[in-house]
Amino acid sequence: MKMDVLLGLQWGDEGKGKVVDYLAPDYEIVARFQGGPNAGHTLEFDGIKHVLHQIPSGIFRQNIHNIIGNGVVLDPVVLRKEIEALKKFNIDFKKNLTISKKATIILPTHKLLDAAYEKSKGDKKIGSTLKGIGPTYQDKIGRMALRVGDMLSPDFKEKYTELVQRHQSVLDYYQFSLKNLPALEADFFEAVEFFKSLQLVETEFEVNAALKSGKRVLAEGAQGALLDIDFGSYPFVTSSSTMTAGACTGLGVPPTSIGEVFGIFKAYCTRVGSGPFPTELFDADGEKMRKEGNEFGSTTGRARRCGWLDLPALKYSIMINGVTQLFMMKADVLNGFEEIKVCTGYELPDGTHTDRLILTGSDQDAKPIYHRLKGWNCSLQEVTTYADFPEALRNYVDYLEGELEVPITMVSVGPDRKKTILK
Ligand code: 2SA
Ligand code: MG
Repeated sequence: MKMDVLLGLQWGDEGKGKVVDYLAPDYEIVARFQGGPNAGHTLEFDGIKHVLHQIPSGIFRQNIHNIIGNGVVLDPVVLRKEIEALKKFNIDFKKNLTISKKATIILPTHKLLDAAYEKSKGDKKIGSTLKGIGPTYQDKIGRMALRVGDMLSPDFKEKYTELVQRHQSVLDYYQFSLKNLPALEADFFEAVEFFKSLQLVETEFEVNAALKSGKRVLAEGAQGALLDIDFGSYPFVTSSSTMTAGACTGLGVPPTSIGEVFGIFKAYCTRVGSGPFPTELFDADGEKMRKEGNEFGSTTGRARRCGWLDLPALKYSIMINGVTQLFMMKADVLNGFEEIKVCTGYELPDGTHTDRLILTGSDQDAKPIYHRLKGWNCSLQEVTTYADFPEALRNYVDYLEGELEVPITMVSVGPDRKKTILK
């Protein structure tokens, strides 16, 4: 059996949580492979809204096993809180969740370092979620980090102290106050004890054995392709590999075992944090998208920047990820627009045009060139099948499919599980 991968194709918040939850009944395992508590995957069903940060979105389905893979950076304090917040759902975490011993641990000082680095960057700050993601991946790549498996070792405390001392010298350099550290450490060590009661294993064996025995596995991406450490709008990116290849390294699954790649995108575009965003709107249209789409960060509450769909960006994400099916989310947010614009290329400062993605350096002032389409300008409240779609919405879908050369197999017209229309 091959592993399917689900990814955001923009800057995150495409609605991945909803799609994983929707697809979950077709799978026996849902696995996270990168990122950490910076993610905010929102699920809505039976009138309940729930945001997951580190726990895979299959957790609400009893027959699904959930895996946190080696590519993830985990904050024990946040994980404990998440598990406690889910108590009312009677989930058996010992049975339904396993965590890779090779996943990296976020220490309290990683969060302080995240804040110190951001502060030192002034107006060039990344707009990090301040969850300690960057500094933790830095230590992982620097071969200094602590991993989940280390928690089980008798010298964990010594290893911890050694790493924290290094962090303290950096924090001293930035003259960053450590007065909160003792309180954070107390929470951390309590959470470490709690962690030991969970299933900590070598998840790469688990995933590969599952595939071999014919089980269906879905890899759940966090953030989005344009935040990828290599291919995103560097340096305004997150610190992990958010792409299909990241699902291989973040779970220990060979590239030859990848099946479908589901690319999730919004009918428009949003970004939270700093960095280039050529189609960003600063006018009433952008405000309307923010309001209608409730575009506020589900982890930090920050207002998201909004703009029109960017085809060169989507084509790029599709190319580097090998997307086989597209899911378009939040079409209903555009209900009140008489006209819809789609960026097809950019005009550069020297007057020339390009249809390649431009996101770096001096090209940031690339001006989008728009294709205009008629909006459907009506409610989608009553829509239950694709045939119910207003003609203008069908035209929008057809136009995008033609441009992107990948089928759009699903369109979401509202946050609830039921508002998911298959084409
Ligand atoms: P970090 O914290 O080091 O990963 O931040 C680096 C950049 O990555 C962006 N980033 C995100 N963008 C969208 N959604 C994310 N998850 C949360 C959500 C974010 C929130 O679902 O809404 O609540 O604010 C996410 N995580 C990281 C971040 O904005 C930086 O630009
Ligand atoms: Mg999100």
